[in-house]
Amino acid sequence: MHPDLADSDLSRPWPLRCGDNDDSTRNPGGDEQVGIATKTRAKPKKPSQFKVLMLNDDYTPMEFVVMVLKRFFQMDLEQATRVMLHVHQKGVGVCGIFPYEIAETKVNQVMDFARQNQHPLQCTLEKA
Ligand code: TYC
Repeated sequence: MHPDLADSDLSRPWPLRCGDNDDSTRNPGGDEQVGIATKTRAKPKKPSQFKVLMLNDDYTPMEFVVMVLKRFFQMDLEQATRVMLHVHQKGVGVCGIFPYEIAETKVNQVMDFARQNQHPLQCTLEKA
């Protein structure tokens, strides 16, 4: 489940509608009554951000990591080299900070690309 929904009033399953109280046109002639939740959040939460982290390993070539950072994180050669060397030396580094869905997509793209090229490169998410 999306982490923003995990502890939320809005995480209930169907049926749930926001801000629509007009039931009169639905369920025509039907006798079963379906409750329609109409709770609207007074103060909308801004979507939480997630760090995409790259992990070091002993086998993935440095050039491949640089290629990944350029391709999926829009870094130039200099930035990508700096981040790759940071990960190589410290063990972990931040590739970028994104809303959950985007961060998750980036992790999957990196992991798929690494797998296709038979490199053990690992990438993960962490709440920012
Ligand atoms: N440590 C790897 C090597 O020496 C390079 C590397 C850097 C691998 C960053 C993964 O996320 C990584 N070839």
